[in-house]
Amino acid sequence: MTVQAAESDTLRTDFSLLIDGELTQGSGHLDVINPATGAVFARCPAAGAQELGRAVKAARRAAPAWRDLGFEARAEIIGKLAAALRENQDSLAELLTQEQGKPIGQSVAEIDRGAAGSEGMARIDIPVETLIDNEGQLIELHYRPLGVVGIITPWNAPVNLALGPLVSALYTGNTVILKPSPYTPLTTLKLGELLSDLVPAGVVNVLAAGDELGQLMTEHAGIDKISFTGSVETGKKVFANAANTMKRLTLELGGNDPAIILDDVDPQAIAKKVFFSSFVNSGQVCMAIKRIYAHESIYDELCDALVEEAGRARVGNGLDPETTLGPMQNKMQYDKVCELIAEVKTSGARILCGGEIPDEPGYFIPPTLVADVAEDSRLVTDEQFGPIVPILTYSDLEDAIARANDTRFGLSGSVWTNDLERGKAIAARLEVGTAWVNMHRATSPVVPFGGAKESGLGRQYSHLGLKSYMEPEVISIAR
Ligand code: TXE
Repeated sequence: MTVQAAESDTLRTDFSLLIDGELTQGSGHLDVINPATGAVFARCPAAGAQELGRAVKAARRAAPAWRDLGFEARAEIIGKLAAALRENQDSLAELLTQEQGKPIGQSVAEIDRGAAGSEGMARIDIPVETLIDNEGQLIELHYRPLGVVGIITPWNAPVNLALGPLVSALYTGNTVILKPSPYTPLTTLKLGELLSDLVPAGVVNVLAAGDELGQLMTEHAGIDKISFTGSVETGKKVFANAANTMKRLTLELGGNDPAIILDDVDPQAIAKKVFFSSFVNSGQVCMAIKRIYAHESIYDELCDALVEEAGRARVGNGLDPETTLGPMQNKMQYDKVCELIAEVKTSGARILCGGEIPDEPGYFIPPTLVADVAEDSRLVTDEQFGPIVPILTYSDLEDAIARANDTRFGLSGSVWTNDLERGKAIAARLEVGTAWVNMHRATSPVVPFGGAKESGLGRQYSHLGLKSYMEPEVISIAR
């Protein structure tokens, strides 16, 4: 099966919602902007309350048969989805770059990672656990699907951040309503097209829509769980709105990840990795490095090495294969980051490179590194979610750990050192969901991922993640 290809130069309109197995138009529409040009390049249907009602009904109707199909049969279907993603990788990657902005190689990688991750999750075994087994009694822990899962996704990695919860929900026997961000609905609608050939009617419903539909989903009594990925502020609204119907929740929210660079590293040797982990997707990654704490003995050398890396970056349209950094995904985020840069310029901090916004169409911002930043400045305390990163200095390691932890965020962090034991001990003291040593931003379908503190609730991926799409049920038998 293949998804329809783009028509060049014209407004692309070959998109449909997926409701109850039918590819259909909606009661409204969304205009989608290519952030590399600032111009609308596609129009897709959008759903409202009425379409949500139909989708929830269909998902509830489809749930018992999908639940009873069993893990093996569902894993087989997920395998077919992975194959379809690979078969359509080129056209999906091009569309992803057009709507999201990221370099084409990274779009290809996102789809590839999504396919591999889906297969990886569908290989995880969720057996019945025997808790007590003696002459008097048998107590087992079973896991059953929750029912209907609502999935709400953001605009920075629309394919990957949809596939994680989608495959988790499907593999564990739930049916799904999936709503992408209104900024990046298109590849998700194409995912719906692929799924319409693979799953029975109602098992997956894809509704492109604005923020209001997200809120309606969190309030809907026919949805049993919400898996939300996005900002902390909206995550808190989802948390509050879900309380009324006691929905299960996974919240994967923002981060302000610290990287602590110890005095024993060679700055030249780590600069490439640290730069990439900070600026990949132009900084629009929940788990990107957002604050760099470098020991004073290597501070200047690290600053120089990172500036050198920034000099090698090519900012431009993601469809150009030479591009390494694309634009900000949307005008809102572009304005936010431009404002932050203007604030930094008047703050007394030292801009080491970047900081000048080109006067051209598209939401482009060059990689910007900032030294001598005040610890209480917005660039350090908030999630910048853009290509501007502060490099801070420390002399006392205890002080660096305390500053790294002095935040309401707790998604992830990293320690960079030649002494792995020392690195591990420091990593264990970071108040985060994932702490890496000598790397940053690596995930796997068998490793749980999620945030501490205000960075989220629960985990995606792995046994832990999959079980959060299921209700544990104790079966207790007297013998
Ligand atoms: O995100 P939202 P926005 C940060 C980034 C950005 C800020 C706002 O700093 O500047 O968030 O971006 C849906 N109930 N991140 O407004 O609001 C919405 O339609 C239910 C970081 O785009 O979090 C979309 O599908 N759903 C983050 C999804 O929520 C609602 C990634 C995410 O939108 C809703 C994205 C509501 N009340 C932004 N309101 C990261 N760290 O990964 C909106 N939505």
